[in-house]
Amino acid sequence: MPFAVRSRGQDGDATNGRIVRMQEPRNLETPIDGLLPWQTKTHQHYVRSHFAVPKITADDFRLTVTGHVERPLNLTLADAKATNEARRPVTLECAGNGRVFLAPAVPGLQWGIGGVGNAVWAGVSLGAILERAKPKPGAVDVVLIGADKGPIAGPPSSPGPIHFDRGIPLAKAKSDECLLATTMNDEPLRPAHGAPLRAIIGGWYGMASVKWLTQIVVTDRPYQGFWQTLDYSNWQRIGGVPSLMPLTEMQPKAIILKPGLDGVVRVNQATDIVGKAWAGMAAVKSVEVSTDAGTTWQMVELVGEEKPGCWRSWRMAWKPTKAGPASLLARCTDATGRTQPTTRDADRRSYTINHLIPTDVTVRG
Ligand SMILES: Nc1nc2c(c(=O)[nH]1)N[C@H]1C(S)=C(S)[C@@H](COP(=O)(O)O)O[C@H]1N2
Ligand SMILES: [Mo]
Repeated sequence: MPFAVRSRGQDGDATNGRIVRMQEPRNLETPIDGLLPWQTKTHQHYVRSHFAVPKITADDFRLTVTGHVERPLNLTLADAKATNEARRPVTLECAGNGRVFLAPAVPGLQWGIGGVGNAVWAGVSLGAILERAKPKPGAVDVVLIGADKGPIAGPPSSPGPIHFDRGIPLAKAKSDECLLATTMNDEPLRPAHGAPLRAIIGGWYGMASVKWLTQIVVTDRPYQGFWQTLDYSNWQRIGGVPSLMPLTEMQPKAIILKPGLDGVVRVNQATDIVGKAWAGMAAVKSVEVSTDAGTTWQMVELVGEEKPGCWRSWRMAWKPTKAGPASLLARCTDATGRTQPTTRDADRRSYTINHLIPTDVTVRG
């Protein structure tokens, strides 16, 4: 084979300038240019898939809702769509975004800063679908199951071939920020993004937003599936004792887009530092930038739209006064008081990468 990387995936979509992190299953990262607009263009949005895109035609598609419910459902796409509509912009970030910056290196896709995007998703309210099925008293988790399937060789390995799935607490599933999307940026959902129907779980890392959704199972006890125990989990100290917990809410994070990594700026010339910041469902309260590797910090200006569950664009004017290398840092603090840690915490395993990572640039004389 002359070329290891081709532009098109089996899903038929071109790379469109996205960085190929894996050809098949398709895993694509958004480059800096694609991260600049507040609303990410569909053809520039990152793609994270663990298995090949499953073949589902709109005709044979069914969404079943079973388990701890009074009225199990078996819905065609038209049936599913005949539920309360929902539409909202949502920032999705892959829990492994930024992994390439970890030292020592850890296994997994080596995302730079672009495993994140903010698109407008529309379809039906997940809460309204659940209301139709009427969860029984004592319902705990809502397990969203994708049609894609395969064995995970590990370690740790899966118990044979398994679907991609994710359980979320009933209260979260009923919230306004959770929907089942049939469109992305007001166009029919593309195969890579979960057509014909996918979950969008606002405020949480991307793994909860199950694509190619065909089954929902309501449980009467906490769900302990592969994708929230052996994978997509971290250690949390409960009374000092480490306990493995599923990843949930996105942690506050700011990224610098311009000047980019290895960017060049001119001494005594005004330049703009621009970026994005997000904090799950919490509002971004402030972003500070340091141009001297963390010695001094300055507030940036938050610009553009502020919507719950969405990232915020920001900008800061900078006039470097000294030629040579400069190390830029950005730090997001949210309205609940959470901020970014300075150093990496090994309990996070290979996920939730929001400690301060310098963007090294050169100031030319
Ligand atoms: N069925 C299914 N859903 C899935 C995945 C998957 O592999 N299979 N990947 C998850 C992960 S880890 C992320 S970050 C998001 C990415 O959504 P996107 O590809 O539309 O950007 O989808 C989630 N939903
Ligand atoms: Mo992810």
